Amino acid sequence: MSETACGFIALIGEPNAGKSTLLNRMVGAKVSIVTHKVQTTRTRIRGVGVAGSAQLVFIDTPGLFRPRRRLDRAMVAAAWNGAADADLVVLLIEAHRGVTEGVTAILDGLRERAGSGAKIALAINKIDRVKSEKLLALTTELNEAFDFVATFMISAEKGHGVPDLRNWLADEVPPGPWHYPEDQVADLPLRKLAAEITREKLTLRLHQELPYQLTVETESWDERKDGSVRIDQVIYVARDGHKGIALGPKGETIKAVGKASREEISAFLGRKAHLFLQIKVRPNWQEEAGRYREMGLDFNDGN
Ligand SMILES: Nc1nc2c(ncn2[C@@H]2O[C@H](COP(=O)(O)OP(=O)(O)OP(=O)(O)O)[C@@H](O)[C@H]2O)c(=O)[nH]1
Ligand SMILES: [Mg+2]
Repeated sequence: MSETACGFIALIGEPNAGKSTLLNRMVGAKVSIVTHKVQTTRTRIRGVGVAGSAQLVFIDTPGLFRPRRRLDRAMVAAAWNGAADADLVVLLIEAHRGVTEGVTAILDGLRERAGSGAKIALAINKIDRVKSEKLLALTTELNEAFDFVATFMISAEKGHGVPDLRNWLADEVPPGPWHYPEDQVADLPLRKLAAEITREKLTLRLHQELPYQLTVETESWDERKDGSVRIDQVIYVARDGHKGIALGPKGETIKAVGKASREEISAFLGRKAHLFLQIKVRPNWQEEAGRYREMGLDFNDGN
């Protein structure tokens, strides 16, 4: 058997760049939630993939943007810390958006942090949305702006270019023992993953600002004798009015969210789940250290 290799690979980029989609594809399972809205991922999420004798530990990170609120600041700090801890960093750029102001700010941030030792590769994502001429021009522009060790053109959603990126990463990670058991795909506790799934369903259903104003926590997880599991979750919202919106007319919204979440949790666990959702109004949840701890964020990073 060939010598094993193992390395940490941080996926960074603007909100919505497709980092979580790429993580899930690399891992072959949905371990990080995905929505069409920006700022879906709130903390670092590890997913584990295997390529030949190499174990690739991917770190999905929150998007990098100019933070305003405490929660934003803690998210952005978590993303940069993810990059600092990695052997390799893959910067995802959206092909159809090109070099935005946000991308320029990220390149500046990478330059400031140069010397952390990580190699930085570029992945131009969503190539399914643009013509190839545009891609070549964008590749040139980005490589003139920053010294990437390699450039990949991918569609995280459709899978194009992903095997090339995976093979390259497998060659680049340092030799060494695997960090996780062979069959492990994530290191997120199940109760957290279950809370994330509910947050995804809420984000998909609720409009505008509301998804950013709520958080979901799993309060209890009871294994039942019949092999099923009972999960109780709390949705914290910031205002009374938000509670009504999250409930929906005659409770329809929360009911649909609960159903969609329960089905996905059951599928992931491979057994029956009973999910109970409760909405609590907590005007200050974004200023409560306990909420950050549950999310896996450092409250003080939000200072
Ligand atoms: N057309 C197209 N859409 C994609 C591709 N990859 C991701 N998307 C879509 O882009 C949106 C954002 O994807 P995410 O994976 O949640 O993006 P993210 O970078 O994790 O976003 P944040 O967690 O908010 O920072 C979703 O609607 C995805 O389906 C792609 O290759 N092509
Ligand atoms: Mg994400």
